[in-house]
Amino acid sequence: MTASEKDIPMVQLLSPEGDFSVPSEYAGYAEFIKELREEDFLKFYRDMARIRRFDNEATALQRQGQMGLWVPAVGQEAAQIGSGHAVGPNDHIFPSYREHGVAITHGVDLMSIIKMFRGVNHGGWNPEETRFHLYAIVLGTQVLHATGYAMGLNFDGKVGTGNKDEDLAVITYFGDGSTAEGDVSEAFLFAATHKTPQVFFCQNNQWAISSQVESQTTVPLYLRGDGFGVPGIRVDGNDVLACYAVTKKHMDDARAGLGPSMIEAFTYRMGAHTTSDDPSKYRDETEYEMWKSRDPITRFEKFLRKQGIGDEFFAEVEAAGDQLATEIREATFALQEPSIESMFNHVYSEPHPLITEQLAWLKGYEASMGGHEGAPATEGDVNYGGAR
Ligand SMILES: Cc1ncc(C[n+]2csc(CCOP(=O)(O)OP(=O)(O)O)c2C)c(N)n1
Repeated sequence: MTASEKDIPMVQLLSPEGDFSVPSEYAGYAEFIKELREEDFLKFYRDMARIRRFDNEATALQRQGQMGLWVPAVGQEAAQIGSGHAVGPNDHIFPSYREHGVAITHGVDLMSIIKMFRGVNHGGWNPEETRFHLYAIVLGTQVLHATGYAMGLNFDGKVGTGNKDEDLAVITYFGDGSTAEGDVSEAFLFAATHKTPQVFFCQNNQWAISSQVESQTTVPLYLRGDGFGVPGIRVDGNDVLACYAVTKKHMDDARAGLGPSMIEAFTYRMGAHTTSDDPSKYRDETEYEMWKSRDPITRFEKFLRKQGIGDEFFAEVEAAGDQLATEIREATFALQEPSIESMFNHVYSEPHPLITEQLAWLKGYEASMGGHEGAPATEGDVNYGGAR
Protein backbone atom coordinates (compact mmCIF):
# COMPACT_ATOMS: atom_id res chain seq x y z
CA MET A 1 0.00 0.00 0.00
CA THR A 2 1.43 3.41 -0.93
CA ALA A 3 1.55 6.29 1.57
CA SER A 4 -1.26 8.17 -0.16
CA GLU A 5 -3.52 5.10 -0.14
CA LYS A 6 -2.94 4.52 3.56
CA ASP A 7 -4.53 7.80 4.62
CA ILE A 8 -7.75 7.29 2.70
CA PRO A 9 -10.63 5.36 4.25
CA MET A 10 -11.69 2.39 2.15
CA VAL A 11 -14.25 -0.31 2.81
CA GLN A 12 -12.44 -3.62 3.05
CA LEU A 13 -14.04 -6.76 4.47
CA LEU A 14 -11.50 -9.34 3.30
CA SER A 15 -7.86 -8.95 4.24
CA PRO A 16 -5.23 -9.81 1.63
CA GLU A 17 -4.80 -13.09 3.54
CA GLY A 18 -8.47 -13.91 2.97
CA ASP A 19 -9.67 -13.24 6.52
CA PHE A 20 -13.14 -11.74 6.92
CA SER A 21 -12.91 -8.90 9.39
CA VAL A 22 -15.15 -5.89 9.74
CA PRO A 23 -14.04 -2.56 11.18
CA SER A 24 -16.87 -1.21 13.35
CA GLU A 25 -17.53 1.74 11.02
CA TYR A 26 -18.39 -0.71 8.22
CA ALA A 27 -20.62 -3.02 10.27
CA GLY A 28 -23.69 -1.91 8.25
CA TYR A 29 -22.11 -3.20 5.06
CA ALA A 30 -21.19 -6.53 6.62
CA GLU A 31 -24.89 -7.20 7.26
CA PHE A 32 -25.28 -7.82 3.53
CA ILE A 33 -22.60 -10.51 3.65
CA LYS A 34 -24.33 -12.31 6.49
CA GLU A 35 -27.35 -12.81 4.21
CA LEU A 36 -25.22 -14.78 1.72
CA ARG A 37 -25.03 -18.57 1.69
CA GLU A 38 -22.13 -20.80 0.72
CA GLU A 39 -23.51 -21.26 -2.79
CA ASP A 40 -23.42 -17.48 -3.28
CA PHE A 41 -19.74 -17.38 -2.32
CA LEU A 42 -18.99 -20.24 -4.71
CA LYS A 43 -20.86 -18.41 -7.47
CA PHE A 44 -18.73 -15.30 -6.91
CA TYR A 45 -15.58 -17.38 -7.26
CA ARG A 46 -16.84 -19.29 -10.29
CA ASP A 47 -17.79 -16.08 -12.07
CA MET A 48 -14.47 -14.38 -11.36
CA ALA A 49 -12.52 -17.40 -12.58
CA ARG A 50 -14.80 -17.79 -15.60
CA ILE A 51 -14.41 -14.22 -16.72
CA ARG A 52 -10.63 -14.31 -16.35
CA ARG A 53 -10.39 -17.48 -18.41
CA PHE A 54 -12.64 -15.93 -21.02
CA ASP A 55 -10.56 -12.78 -21.04
CA ASN A 56 -7.28 -14.63 -21.52
CA GLU A 57 -8.77 -16.69 -24.32
CA ALA A 58 -10.14 -13.58 -26.02
CA THR A 59 -6.72 -11.93 -25.81
CA ALA A 60 -5.13 -15.00 -27.44
CA LEU A 61 -7.79 -15.00 -30.16
CA GLN A 62 -7.12 -11.35 -30.90
CA ARG A 63 -3.39 -12.06 -31.14
CA GLN A 64 -4.20 -14.77 -33.66
CA GLY A 65 -6.10 -12.31 -35.83
CA GLN A 66 -9.60 -13.37 -34.88
CA MET A 67 -10.62 -9.96 -33.56
CA GLY A 68 -9.73 -6.40 -34.40
CA LEU A 69 -9.26 -5.50 -30.74
CA TRP A 70 -9.69 -6.88 -27.25
CA VAL A 71 -10.17 -4.97 -24.00
CA PRO A 72 -8.93 -7.04 -21.06
CA ALA A 73 -10.48 -6.70 -17.60
CA VAL A 74 -7.90 -8.85 -15.79
CA GLY A 75 -7.47 -7.61 -12.20
CA GLN A 76 -10.92 -6.00 -12.07
CA GLU A 77 -12.94 -9.18 -11.55
CA ALA A 78 -13.88 -8.51 -7.93
CA ALA A 79 -15.11 -4.99 -8.70
CA GLN A 80 -17.22 -6.29 -11.57
CA ILE A 81 -18.55 -9.58 -10.22
CA GLY A 82 -19.15 -8.20 -6.72
CA SER A 83 -21.02 -5.11 -7.91
CA GLY A 84 -22.78 -6.95 -10.74
CA HIS A 85 -24.34 -9.46 -8.36
CA ALA A 86 -25.50 -6.64 -6.10
CA VAL A 87 -27.59 -5.06 -8.86
CA GLY A 88 -31.22 -6.13 -8.74
CA PRO A 89 -32.67 -8.22 -11.59
CA ASN A 90 -34.78 -5.31 -12.86
CA ASP A 91 -32.24 -2.53 -12.37
CA HIS A 92 -30.51 -1.06 -15.41
CA ILE A 93 -26.77 -1.17 -16.06
CA PHE A 94 -24.95 1.30 -18.30
CA PRO A 95 -21.41 -0.03 -18.91
CA SER A 96 -18.37 1.38 -20.65
CA TYR A 97 -16.45 -1.16 -22.74
CA ARG A 98 -14.56 -3.26 -20.16
CA GLU A 99 -17.42 -4.68 -18.11
CA HIS A 100 -17.34 -8.29 -19.32
CA GLY A 101 -17.62 -9.43 -15.69
CA VAL A 102 -20.72 -7.36 -15.02
CA ALA A 103 -22.17 -8.64 -18.30
CA ILE A 104 -22.15 -12.27 -17.16
CA THR A 105 -23.92 -11.42 -13.92
CA HIS A 106 -26.84 -10.26 -16.08
CA GLY A 107 -26.94 -13.14 -18.51
CA VAL A 108 -25.17 -11.59 -21.51
CA ASP A 109 -23.90 -14.24 -23.91
CA LEU A 110 -20.09 -13.99 -24.01
CA MET A 111 -19.97 -14.70 -27.72
CA SER A 112 -21.89 -11.50 -28.40
CA ILE A 113 -19.00 -9.55 -26.84
CA ILE A 114 -16.51 -11.42 -29.02
CA LYS A 115 -18.62 -10.64 -32.08
CA MET A 116 -18.64 -6.95 -31.22
CA PHE A 117 -14.85 -6.76 -30.98
CA ARG A 118 -14.57 -8.76 -34.19
CA GLY A 119 -16.79 -6.20 -35.84
CA VAL A 120 -19.59 -8.50 -36.96
CA ASN A 121 -22.28 -6.91 -34.79
CA HIS A 122 -22.89 -3.76 -32.79
CA GLY A 123 -23.38 -5.58 -29.50
CA GLY A 124 -25.78 -8.44 -30.02
CA TRP A 125 -27.46 -8.59 -26.66
CA ASN A 126 -30.87 -7.11 -25.98
CA PRO A 127 -30.72 -4.31 -23.39
CA GLU A 128 -34.45 -4.65 -22.75
CA GLU A 129 -34.09 -8.28 -21.71
CA THR A 130 -30.74 -8.20 -19.96
CA ARG A 131 -31.03 -4.66 -18.54
CA PHE A 132 -27.36 -4.46 -19.51
CA HIS A 133 -27.09 -1.69 -22.06
CA LEU A 134 -24.71 -1.65 -25.00
CA TYR A 135 -21.02 -0.93 -24.55
CA ALA A 136 -20.08 2.74 -24.90
CA ILE A 137 -16.71 3.47 -26.47
CA VAL A 138 -17.04 7.26 -26.31
CA LEU A 139 -15.91 7.97 -22.75
CA GLY A 140 -18.55 9.21 -20.34
CA THR A 141 -21.54 9.09 -22.68
CA GLN A 142 -23.02 6.13 -20.84
CA VAL A 143 -22.93 8.12 -17.59
CA LEU A 144 -25.30 10.69 -19.08
CA HIS A 145 -27.46 7.96 -20.61
CA ALA A 146 -27.74 6.36 -17.17
CA THR A 147 -28.68 9.65 -15.56
CA GLY A 148 -31.34 10.33 -18.17
CA TYR A 149 -32.74 6.85 -17.63
CA ALA A 150 -32.74 7.35 -13.87
CA MET A 151 -34.55 10.68 -14.26
CA GLY A 152 -37.15 8.79 -16.30
CA LEU A 153 -37.62 6.29 -13.47
CA ASN A 154 -38.34 9.21 -11.16
CA PHE A 155 -40.84 10.72 -13.58
CA ASP A 156 -42.53 7.32 -13.95
CA GLY A 157 -42.90 6.94 -10.17
CA LYS A 158 -40.70 3.84 -10.03
CA VAL A 159 -38.67 5.02 -7.04
CA GLY A 160 -39.27 5.04 -3.29
CA THR A 161 -42.77 3.54 -3.39
CA GLY A 162 -41.80 1.08 -0.67
CA ASN A 163 -42.67 -1.84 -2.95
CA LYS A 164 -39.40 -3.73 -3.37
CA ASP A 165 -40.64 -5.49 -6.50
CA GLU A 166 -41.55 -2.23 -8.21
CA ASP A 167 -38.78 0.18 -7.27
CA LEU A 168 -35.86 0.45 -9.68
CA ALA A 169 -32.39 1.95 -9.81
CA VAL A 170 -29.61 2.46 -12.31
CA ILE A 171 -25.88 1.83 -12.08
CA THR A 172 -23.29 3.17 -14.47
CA TYR A 173 -19.66 2.12 -14.86
CA PHE A 174 -16.80 4.37 -15.89
CA GLY A 175 -13.06 4.63 -15.42
CA ASP A 176 -10.82 7.03 -13.54
CA GLY A 177 -9.81 8.73 -16.79
CA SER A 178 -13.44 9.27 -17.76
CA THR A 179 -14.02 11.42 -14.68
CA ALA A 180 -12.16 14.14 -16.60
CA GLU A 181 -14.95 14.19 -19.21
CA GLY A 182 -17.46 17.01 -18.97
CA ASP A 183 -20.24 14.47 -19.51
CA VAL A 184 -19.51 12.91 -16.14
CA SER A 185 -19.66 16.25 -14.32
CA GLU A 186 -22.90 17.13 -16.09
CA ALA A 187 -24.33 13.77 -15.09
CA PHE A 188 -23.42 14.38 -11.43
CA LEU A 189 -25.24 17.70 -11.53
CA PHE A 190 -28.43 16.36 -13.12
CA ALA A 191 -28.39 13.35 -10.81
CA ALA A 192 -28.08 15.52 -7.71
CA THR A 193 -30.66 18.12 -8.69
CA HIS A 194 -33.16 15.45 -9.81
CA LYS A 195 -32.32 13.12 -6.90
CA THR A 196 -32.03 10.21 -9.29
CA PRO A 197 -32.07 6.54 -8.18
CA GLN A 198 -28.52 5.96 -9.34
CA VAL A 199 -25.07 4.67 -8.42
CA PHE A 200 -21.99 6.04 -10.17
CA PHE A 201 -19.52 3.13 -10.10
CA CYS A 202 -16.01 4.31 -10.94
CA GLN A 203 -13.41 1.59 -11.40
CA ASN A 204 -10.22 3.39 -10.56
CA ASN A 205 -7.78 0.99 -12.21
CA GLN A 206 -5.01 3.60 -11.84
CA TRP A 207 -4.48 4.15 -15.55
CA ALA A 208 -6.26 5.72 -18.53
CA ILE A 209 -4.23 4.12 -21.30
CA SER A 210 -0.80 5.60 -20.44
CA SER A 211 -2.06 8.45 -18.20
CA GLN A 212 -1.80 7.87 -14.46
CA VAL A 213 -4.76 8.68 -12.26
CA GLU A 214 -2.74 11.47 -10.63
CA SER A 215 -3.02 13.37 -13.91
CA GLN A 216 -6.84 13.19 -13.75
CA THR A 217 -7.36 14.40 -10.20
CA THR A 218 -5.63 15.90 -7.19
CA VAL A 219 -8.27 14.68 -4.73
CA PRO A 220 -9.42 11.09 -4.19
CA LEU A 221 -11.96 10.27 -6.86
CA TYR A 222 -14.68 9.17 -4.45
CA LEU A 223 -14.94 12.86 -3.48
CA ARG A 224 -15.52 13.95 -7.06
CA GLY A 225 -19.32 14.00 -6.81
CA ASP A 226 -19.45 15.77 -3.43
CA GLY A 227 -19.42 19.31 -4.76
CA PHE A 228 -22.39 18.44 -6.96
CA GLY A 229 -24.28 16.84 -4.09
CA VAL A 230 -23.44 13.21 -4.86
CA PRO A 231 -21.76 11.64 -1.82
CA GLY A 232 -19.08 9.03 -2.43
CA ILE A 233 -17.26 6.15 -0.81
CA ARG A 234 -14.10 4.24 -1.65
CA VAL A 235 -14.15 0.46 -1.63
CA ASP A 236 -11.33 -2.03 -2.02
CA GLY A 237 -11.96 -3.01 -5.63
CA ASN A 238 -10.03 -6.26 -5.22
CA ASP A 239 -12.31 -7.46 -2.43
CA VAL A 240 -15.35 -9.10 -3.97
CA LEU A 241 -17.31 -9.11 -0.72
CA ALA A 242 -16.76 -5.41 -0.06
CA CYS A 243 -17.71 -4.57 -3.64
CA TYR A 244 -20.88 -6.64 -3.31
CA ALA A 245 -21.90 -5.21 0.06
CA VAL A 246 -21.26 -1.56 -0.75
CA THR A 247 -23.01 -1.74 -4.12
CA LYS A 248 -25.97 -3.59 -2.60
CA LYS A 249 -26.42 -0.93 0.08
CA HIS A 250 -26.14 1.98 -2.34
CA MET A 251 -28.48 0.44 -4.93
CA ASP A 252 -31.04 -0.33 -2.19
CA ASP A 253 -30.81 3.27 -0.99
CA ALA A 254 -31.19 4.57 -4.54
CA ARG A 255 -34.28 2.43 -5.12
CA ALA A 256 -35.71 3.65 -1.81
CA GLY A 257 -35.50 7.24 -3.03
CA LEU A 258 -32.42 8.40 -1.10
CA GLY A 259 -30.80 9.78 -4.26
CA PRO A 260 -27.58 9.18 -6.14
CA SER A 261 -24.18 8.16 -4.76
CA MET A 262 -20.75 7.37 -6.08
CA ILE A 263 -18.58 4.31 -5.43
CA GLU A 264 -14.90 4.40 -6.26
CA ALA A 265 -13.60 0.84 -6.56
CA PHE A 266 -9.87 1.07 -5.98
CA THR A 267 -8.35 -1.57 -8.21
CA TYR A 268 -5.78 -2.18 -10.92
CA ARG A 269 -5.75 -3.03 -14.60
CA MET A 270 -3.30 -5.94 -14.62
CA GLY A 271 -3.29 -6.30 -18.38
CA ALA A 272 -2.91 -3.89 -21.26
CA HIS A 273 -5.40 -1.07 -21.81
CA THR A 274 -6.33 -2.91 -24.99
CA THR A 275 -4.45 -5.30 -27.23
CA SER A 276 -3.28 -2.19 -29.10
CA ASP A 277 -0.88 -1.05 -26.40
CA ASP A 278 2.10 -2.36 -24.45
CA PRO A 279 1.95 -1.31 -20.78
CA SER A 280 5.63 -2.15 -20.24
CA LYS A 281 6.38 1.04 -22.21
CA TYR A 282 4.77 3.31 -19.62
CA ARG A 283 4.60 1.53 -16.28
CA ASP A 284 6.96 -0.06 -13.89
CA GLU A 285 7.15 -3.83 -13.40
CA THR A 286 7.33 -3.36 -9.59
CA GLU A 287 3.92 -1.69 -9.65
CA TYR A 288 2.46 -4.70 -11.44
CA GLU A 289 4.10 -7.10 -8.97
CA MET A 290 2.67 -5.17 -6.02
CA TRP A 291 -0.86 -5.38 -7.44
CA LYS A 292 -0.40 -9.01 -8.40
CA SER A 293 0.05 -9.74 -4.72
CA ARG A 294 -3.48 -8.28 -4.26
CA ASP A 295 -5.00 -10.44 -7.01
CA PRO A 296 -8.75 -10.52 -6.28
CA ILE A 297 -9.21 -14.16 -7.28
CA THR A 298 -6.30 -15.44 -5.19
CA ARG A 299 -7.59 -13.48 -2.22
CA PHE A 300 -11.05 -14.99 -2.50
CA GLU A 301 -9.61 -18.48 -2.94
CA LYS A 302 -7.77 -18.01 0.37
CA PHE A 303 -11.06 -16.99 1.99
CA LEU A 304 -12.92 -20.01 0.59
CA ARG A 305 -10.20 -22.44 1.63
CA LYS A 306 -10.43 -21.04 5.15
CA GLN A 307 -14.17 -21.80 5.01
CA GLY A 308 -13.32 -25.43 4.24
CA ILE A 309 -13.72 -25.43 0.46
CA GLY A 310 -11.27 -27.98 -0.89
CA ASP A 311 -9.22 -28.84 -3.98
CA GLU A 312 -12.11 -30.61 -5.67
CA PHE A 313 -14.06 -27.36 -6.12
CA PHE A 314 -11.08 -25.46 -7.52
CA ALA A 315 -10.25 -28.29 -9.93
CA GLU A 316 -13.86 -28.34 -11.11
CA VAL A 317 -13.77 -24.57 -11.76
CA GLU A 318 -10.54 -24.91 -13.70
CA ALA A 319 -11.95 -27.69 -15.85
CA ALA A 320 -15.05 -25.59 -16.53
CA GLY A 321 -12.74 -22.75 -17.61
CA ASP A 322 -10.94 -25.01 -20.08
CA GLN A 323 -14.27 -26.14 -21.46
CA LEU A 324 -15.45 -22.55 -21.83
CA ALA A 325 -12.22 -21.57 -23.61
CA THR A 326 -12.66 -24.42 -26.08
CA GLU A 327 -16.24 -23.43 -26.77
CA ILE A 328 -15.35 -19.77 -27.26
CA ARG A 329 -12.48 -20.68 -29.57
CA GLU A 330 -14.58 -23.00 -31.71
CA ALA A 331 -17.46 -20.55 -31.89
CA THR A 332 -15.10 -17.73 -32.88
CA PHE A 333 -13.52 -19.78 -35.66
CA ALA A 334 -17.01 -20.58 -36.94
CA LEU A 335 -18.07 -16.91 -37.22
CA GLN A 336 -18.89 -15.68 -40.67
CA GLU A 337 -19.02 -12.24 -42.18
CA PRO A 338 -22.31 -10.47 -41.59
CA SER A 339 -24.77 -9.76 -44.36
CA ILE A 340 -24.90 -6.24 -45.76
CA GLU A 341 -28.38 -5.78 -44.32
CA SER A 342 -27.22 -6.25 -40.75
CA MET A 343 -25.34 -2.95 -40.88
CA PHE A 344 -28.62 -1.10 -41.44
CA ASN A 345 -30.84 -3.12 -39.12
CA HIS A 346 -30.36 -1.27 -35.88
CA VAL A 347 -30.23 2.34 -37.01
CA TYR A 348 -33.95 2.94 -36.41
CA SER A 349 -36.46 0.70 -34.71
CA GLU A 350 -38.90 1.18 -37.61
CA PRO A 351 -38.11 1.02 -41.34
CA HIS A 352 -36.82 4.41 -42.50
CA PRO A 353 -36.87 5.61 -46.15
CA LEU A 354 -33.36 7.05 -46.05
CA ILE A 355 -31.87 3.84 -44.65
CA THR A 356 -33.82 1.74 -47.15
CA GLU A 357 -32.47 3.94 -49.96
CA GLN A 358 -28.88 3.61 -48.67
CA LEU A 359 -29.21 -0.16 -48.46
CA ALA A 360 -30.53 -0.32 -52.02
CA TRP A 361 -27.63 1.83 -53.22
CA LEU A 362 -25.04 -0.33 -51.43
CA LYS A 363 -26.53 -3.54 -52.78
CA GLY A 364 -26.40 -2.12 -56.29
CA TYR A 365 -22.82 -1.05 -55.77
CA GLU A 366 -21.80 -4.46 -54.39
CA ALA A 367 -23.52 -6.16 -57.35
CA SER A 368 -21.60 -3.94 -59.77
CA MET A 369 -18.37 -5.11 -58.07
CA GLY A 370 -19.26 -8.79 -58.45
CA GLY A 371 -21.33 -9.34 -55.29
CA HIS A 372 -20.73 -9.68 -51.57
CA GLU A 373 -19.80 -13.00 -49.99
CA GLY A 374 -21.29 -12.20 -46.59
CA ALA A 375 -23.45 -14.75 -44.81
CA PRO A 376 -26.05 -14.00 -42.16
CA ALA A 377 -23.59 -14.16 -39.24
CA THR A 378 -26.01 -12.18 -37.14
CA GLU A 379 -28.05 -15.34 -36.64
CA GLY A 380 -29.04 -15.43 -33.00
CA ASP A 381 -28.46 -11.71 -32.61
CA VAL A 382 -31.21 -9.34 -31.68
CA ASN A 383 -33.22 -7.92 -34.52
CA TYR A 384 -35.16 -4.86 -33.49
CA GLY A 385 -37.25 -4.97 -36.62
CA GLY A 386 -35.45 -2.12 -38.33
CA ALA A 387 -34.96 -1.51 -42.06
CA ARG A 388 -34.10 -4.62 -44.04
C1 LIG B 1 -14.51 11.06 -25.59
C2 LIG B 1 -13.34 10.14 -25.76
N1 LIG B 1 -12.08 10.61 -25.67
C3 LIG B 1 -11.02 9.81 -25.83
C4 LIG B 1 -11.20 8.48 -26.08
C5 LIG B 1 -9.99 7.57 -26.27
N2 LIG B 1 -9.84 6.68 -25.11
C6 LIG B 1 -10.31 5.43 -25.13
S1 LIG B 1 -10.09 4.64 -23.70
C7 LIG B 1 -9.33 5.96 -23.00
C8 LIG B 1 -8.86 5.90 -21.57
C9 LIG B 1 -9.99 5.71 -20.62
O1 LIG B 1 -9.55 5.50 -19.32
P1 LIG B 1 -10.51 5.21 -18.13
O2 LIG B 1 -11.71 6.08 -18.20
O3 LIG B 1 -9.71 5.29 -16.88
O4 LIG B 1 -11.04 3.73 -18.36
P2 LIG B 1 -10.24 2.37 -18.54
O5 LIG B 1 -9.97 2.22 -20.02
O6 LIG B 1 -8.98 2.45 -17.74
O7 LIG B 1 -11.15 1.29 -18.07
C10 LIG B 1 -9.24 7.02 -23.92
C11 LIG B 1 -8.62 8.31 -23.65
C12 LIG B 1 -12.53 8.00 -26.18
N3 LIG B 1 -12.80 6.71 -26.40
N4 LIG B 1 -13.57 8.84 -25.99
